[in-house]
Parts: sequence; structure tokens; C-alpha cells
Amino acid sequence: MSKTIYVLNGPNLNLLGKRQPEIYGLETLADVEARMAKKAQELGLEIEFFQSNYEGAIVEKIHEAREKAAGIIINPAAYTHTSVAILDALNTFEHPVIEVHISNIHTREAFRHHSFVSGRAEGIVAGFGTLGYLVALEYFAG
Ligand code: DHK
Repeated sequence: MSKTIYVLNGPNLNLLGKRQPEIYGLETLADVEARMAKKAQELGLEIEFFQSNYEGAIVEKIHEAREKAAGIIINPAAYTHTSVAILDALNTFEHPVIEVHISNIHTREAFRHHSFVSGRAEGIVAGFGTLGYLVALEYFAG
């Protein structure tokens, strides 16, 4: 049976492609999902793709992943910098977590330099645009 990887996206990423394209690019989240689904098939993986603007909904999806997923790829978006709840939920997950940021958070405002998730993540990809999601998926190949 192939491994299922949960791909979780935080607030405002539903507006990808329309939102500050000079920072986040022109691709939509649906484009990212389609590219990931294709790549997952090539790698023999399954993905469950999810986006929410609500912190609690992301926490609950991580709880669901505890039973169903072999890994989590997460772009917590603004919750990266604020959410102990998402960190605590990830700490209940017993498989690898890869953190993705489309932009390089370290070249942006100081408040974006700290991530609550990074200390829990096996790997972090930032600043590669949406390619970062595909790189994260490669981590789970094999
Ligand atoms: C996305 C966001 O929405 C921001 O709040 C983060 C992240 C950066 C990204 O680069 O994907 O600070």
C-alpha cells in the first residue's frame, strides 16, 4: 500500500496566484495541488491536500493525520510565526514533518524570521517558490 502524505496549508494560501504575486508567484493553490498529485503518482505516494484559514481546523487535520499519514508537509503561513497550538499538534504526530514556505522568510520582516514549527520539522524548504512543495514530496519517496 502506498504511503499517504498530508499537505497542509494555512491562512490566505487559498488566494495564491492573486495575493502579492511579486512574493508568492502566479500559480494558484489548485495548480500546486495538481503538480503535487502528478509528482506523488510518479513517486508512488498518495497525497491528501488541505487548506484552511482557521487554526483549529489545521490542528484537527493534524490529529486526523496521526491515524492516516506517513508524513506531513505543512506551510502554516502566518501561523508559522504565532501558533503554539499547531506546534503542539505536530508534536503528537509520530512521523516526519517538512515545513515549506514559498518565500524566504529570513529575508522578510523580522517577525517572519521565527517559526514555531521549525524545531519540530525534519526539514525546511523556503524561498524556492512553489517548487518547495515538490522538493518536500521527494523527501518521502522510496
Ligand atoms: C506564507 C505566508 O502567508 C506568510 O504569512 C509567511 C509564507 C510566509 C510563505 O512564504 O509561504 O510569513
